[in-house]
Amino acid sequence: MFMRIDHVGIACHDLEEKIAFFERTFELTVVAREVNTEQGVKEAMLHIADGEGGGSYIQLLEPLGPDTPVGKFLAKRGEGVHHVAFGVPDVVQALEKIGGRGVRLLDAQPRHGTLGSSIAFLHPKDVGGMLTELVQAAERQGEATANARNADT
Ligand code: V0V
Ligand code: CO
Repeated sequence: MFMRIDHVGIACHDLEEKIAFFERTFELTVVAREVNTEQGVKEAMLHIADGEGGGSYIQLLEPLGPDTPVGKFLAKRGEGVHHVAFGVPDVVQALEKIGGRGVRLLDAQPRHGTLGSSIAFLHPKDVGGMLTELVQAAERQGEATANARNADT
């Protein structure tokens, strides 16, 4: 079901400061920045490597306000790992399977994620205390045709 770890989400108070730290310390590069009002975050993706069906990243998250998922997390626990996101080929199908196995879905339908992805969250209490995100990456340019070619051979 899982193709890769898509990203590890890290909650922080100051996005710009954390980006500078990750760039300077680990030589990572920011490949996307987005304000996602639905999720209540301002975030940046730092590229680690490319994997099957998409890349893997560190996602730095600054809350847009105190009454948001990341805002509440920071108030309760402070800065640190907020969620782990797994790459799946089909998020709707994955939700159906996982929901059927008794895990509470925080999103019945996929929502808009960074880099044009479709995302959905699973309740941390049902996954050993780990807030879990499923990510179906946006199709990369040329990938559909490459896949079609591979299927022919
Ligand atoms: C809360 N809990 C966590 C947690 N947040 N446990 C592990 N990791 C976390 N991040 C625990 C919390 O300590 C409570 O346990 C319990 O879950 C219920 O938490 P709560 O404080 O009562 O409830 P809320 O209102 O804080 O809600 C928590 C949930 C919420 C997880 C339901 O944050 C949520 O719906 N998150 C999904 C959306 C999201 O996180 N968006 C931001 C990332 P105790 O203390 O009672 O034992 S956006 C993103 O990743 C994007 C856009 C992307 O990747 O593209
Ligand atoms: Co995320």
